[in-house]
Amino acid sequence: DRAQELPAKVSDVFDPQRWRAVSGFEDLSDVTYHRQVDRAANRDLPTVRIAFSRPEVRNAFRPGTVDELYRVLDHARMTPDVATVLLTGNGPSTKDGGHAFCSGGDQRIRGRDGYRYPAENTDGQSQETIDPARAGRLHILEVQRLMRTMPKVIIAVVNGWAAGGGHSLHVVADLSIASRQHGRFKQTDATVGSFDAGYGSALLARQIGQKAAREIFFLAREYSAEDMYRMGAVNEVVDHENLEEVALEYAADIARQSPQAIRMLKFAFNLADDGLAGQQVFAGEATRLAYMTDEAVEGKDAFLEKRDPDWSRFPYYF
Ligand code: S0N
Repeated sequence: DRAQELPAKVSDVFDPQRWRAVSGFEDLSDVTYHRQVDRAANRDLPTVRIAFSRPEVRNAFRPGTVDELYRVLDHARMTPDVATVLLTGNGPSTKDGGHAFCSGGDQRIRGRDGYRYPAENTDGQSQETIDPARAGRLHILEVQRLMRTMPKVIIAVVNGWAAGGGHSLHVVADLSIASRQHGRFKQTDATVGSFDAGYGSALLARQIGQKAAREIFFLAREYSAEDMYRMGAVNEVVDHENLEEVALEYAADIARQSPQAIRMLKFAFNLADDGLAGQQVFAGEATRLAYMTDEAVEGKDAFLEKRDPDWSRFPYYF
């Protein structure tokens, strides 16, 4: 039984007893994707774990990593009995023992003319190929938008360095839990000539205030998990060995709430900051709820029965 097979231990805080590899994703190379299981009861639980898996480069993402991340997040979005996504990093590095959540864009493949896709993503000819369809496309931003609009709670489980674009992903996540011993935060965008002028900076300022966010970006200093907790940028600082256990306790509490209420709350929290796009997401969910009312059914039935709708049963006020 595949569901009973123990997955490989992909990080120092990963407990293989709690997880199964999600089937259909055996081809992933840069991220791992697991579903929480209750092995004794032989059933799935409502949390998935998505992890960057390039510990030798502090879990930097190359274009193929971002493609995989988008794919697994979208799968989690579409899986009806998944309530929570833990986003984290595998490791530590076998080279030097360094821990990382994610160190952002892989600087070795950043070119003036676009991002170089590794051979396995293109025609297998060259490590230097630039796919014209993808050149000039900063598609980590598509991941950020998916994280923002998917109706699941995303918890950044910051097991090590969150730097550059990795820092921004923790900002975009709904909640953040950080390792006391290894959680480190640094916004290096300006150091390497990049700038997340969207959620990474502006949303951070909404979260922790303008002065603190500007300090983080302008000075590019290193901050501990405790520093970030004091600023209100992380929800909890946890001893490293308990990191995923605490994240799963958060997920269990989330799973005890009404899925509809969690969805509406996430979209409501986003609405003002996301402008009309945020209103669209919130309103889409409101429309879906309205379709479940007798009033909306009357409108649809009247159209199909080629008659005028009868709204007399539905008041204009409560
Ligand atoms: C994370 C840091 C602080 C860790 O320092 P530490 O522990 O001293 O480790 P190192 O010895 O520096 O690193 C170990 C090995 O890992 C490699 N490495 C680390 N980070 C990267 C990286 N991002 N890319 C490629 N390689 C990386 C090191 O080179 C070293 O390898 P070896 O052992 O072979 O020497 C420290 O490592 C650090 O500062 N890293 C760089 C962080 C960084 O600047 N990231 C990029 C920032 N910019 C972005 O992320 C772009 C943002 C983004 O994605 C985006 C956002 C909005 C719009 C567009 C974009 C976009 O550009 O797509």
